[in-house]
Amino acid sequence: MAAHKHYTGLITRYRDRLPISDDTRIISLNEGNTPMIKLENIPRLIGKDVTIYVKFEGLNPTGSFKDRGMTMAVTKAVEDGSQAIICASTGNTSASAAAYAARAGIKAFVLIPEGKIALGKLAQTLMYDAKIIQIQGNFDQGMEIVKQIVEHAPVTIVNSINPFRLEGQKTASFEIIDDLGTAPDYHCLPVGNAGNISAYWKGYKEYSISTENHPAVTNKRPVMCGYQAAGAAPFVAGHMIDNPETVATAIRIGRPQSWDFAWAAQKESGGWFNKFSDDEILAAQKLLSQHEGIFCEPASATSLAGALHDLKHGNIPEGSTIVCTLTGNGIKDPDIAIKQCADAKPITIEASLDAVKRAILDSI
Ligand code: AN7
Repeated sequence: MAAHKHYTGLITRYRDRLPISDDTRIISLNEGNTPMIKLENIPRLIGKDVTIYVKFEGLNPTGSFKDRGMTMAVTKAVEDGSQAIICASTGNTSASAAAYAARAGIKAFVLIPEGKIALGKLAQTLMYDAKIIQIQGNFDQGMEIVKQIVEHAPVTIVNSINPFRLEGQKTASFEIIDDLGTAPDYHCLPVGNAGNISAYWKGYKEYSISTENHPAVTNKRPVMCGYQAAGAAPFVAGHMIDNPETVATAIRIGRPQSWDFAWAAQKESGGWFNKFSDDEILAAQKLLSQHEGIFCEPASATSLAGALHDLKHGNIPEGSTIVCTLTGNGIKDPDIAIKQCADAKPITIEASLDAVKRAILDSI
């Protein structure tokens, strides 16, 4: 019988481009290998001749792109003998850290801003059995504490200042090039702590270099477009900010840790940063759900909001191929989704054929 081959995660797939040795125990949940979905209706609706793919990272094991970095960070922490990991988080990092710690059989501590993380992320993190520490402050304050705590407690930081996080996350660029056969013209991303845009740029650069087992496919690199929420846009301001605010709680960050890396990505790629209001972000989230059947969380929709804006204003020309990363799954934030659809409330009727028939005929 032929050997049954199944996908076992991004470390196995891209081992020759990651700092992993043959006897490393790999902590994986089969993350990565996420779909590139070509938008079929939105380009027509906006009247533009353009090819837009979304890379749906919400289909990772814990529902966000964080799993790419976490498989690497936790694998290396365990290799190093660590018994506990810690992160500050706006929600997705905490869910991912908690899951990979459970998988590895070690402890996870997560610092989250009280009352400011989406319900699904809280539920996941509880189920994966992390020790949740809510702070009366925001992500940036939590991050400062986490950076200091490692001097005082035997814990490994798994925020994206841990270089193995970016190593794992860079594989998303590898997958895109493997799928398209080349890099896109433009790559659009939401930017919070700026780890992801830095990792993608690293991946695009590295994939244009051959390894022993893996010849370079292309030399092409995309223009990197980093989009922020208007109330949390330090890259647009040009300086760190205090008291960031946005409905997209995942990117409610004022003091990005990968500040220099992200500026390098922008400059080297000839890209730019821009910011969008909460209303524009939510409109993009709704548009994508309504017209493509793809449900991402609010922060993720910032990438599409930006791409549509830059197409409209001619910053991205027609004829381009664009990839928008959808960083997280819409199911993570049910409160915002239900609020957005307040005028499309379910109707309640009696349980009879006649009543259901009337309800259908009334709305056709
Ligand atoms: C859905 O979980 O920072 O620019 O602590 O969850 O790499 O920070 C989340 C970030 C975009 C921004 N989209 O990515 C955390 C956290 C979603 C996110 C970002 C986040 P970075």
